[in-house]
Parts: sequence; structure tokens; C-alpha cells
Amino acid sequence: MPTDSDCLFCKIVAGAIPADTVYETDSVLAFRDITPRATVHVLVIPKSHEDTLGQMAADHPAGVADLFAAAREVARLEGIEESGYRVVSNVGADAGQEVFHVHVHVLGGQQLGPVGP
Ligand code: IU
Repeated sequence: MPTDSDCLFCKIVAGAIPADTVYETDSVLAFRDITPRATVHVLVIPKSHEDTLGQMAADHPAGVADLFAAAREVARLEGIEESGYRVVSNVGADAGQEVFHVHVHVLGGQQLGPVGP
């Protein structure tokens, strides 16, 4: 499995940095964001390192499908599947991507504002 020794999320996958895991499969890990921006704020990441969702969509589209399936499962486990939730990924600098290991944010548990800048 490709890893990047300098990557924070690869270190979480390896267990070298602790995380509050809420869901895990062979290919995906979901854990609570350390700075939650909503009542529920969980990050879903592939265990295999890729920098951005855009790159992953080009290189490994089946893995992108796995991420979204896991996001739905996180929503079910967190009890927000019926009330609604947001799945969002920042891709690159203008979007404000801080960690260059693919992740989708699962946000919910409250009324969310409009998507925008
Ligand atoms: P972004 O889409 O790359 O901006 O999101 C990165 C997220 O990773 C952000 O919401 C951080 O709060 C979160 N995070 C984390 O959960 N644990 C960490 O140790 C670090 C960042 I650094």
C-alpha cells in the first residue's frame, strides 16, 4: 500500500498517531476531525496514500466510490443519515486543502449553512 512517511494521515493509518476512529474497512479509515466544524465532523480517508481527490478519481476511481460508501456508513452510524449531512472534499490550494492525503469531510448533526466561499 503506498504511504508517505511525512504524511500525517498515513501516520494515523499506521497507528503512529492516535485518532478517534468511528469506522474502518480494509481500504478506508474514518475518524473524528480534531477541530470539528459541526456537531458531527468525521474525516473519511483511503488507507493508501494519494494527494487529492482529483488525482484519485483519475488513478483509482473505484477507491473514490469506496470513500463515498464509507461516508454513508459513517452517517448511518452517527445517526444522521435521515436528517441529512454533507460530504465535501477540498481539492488543492484555492479550496484550502491543508492535508495532502485524500479525505472527505462528513458534516452534520445540525442545520448546515449554504455551500460557498
Ligand atoms: P482540509 O480539507 O485539508 O482543509 O482538512 C484537513 C482537516 O484535517 C481539517 O479539518 C483539520 O481539522 C483536520 N486535522 C485533523 O483532524 N487532525 C490533525 O492532526 C490535523 C488536521 I494537522
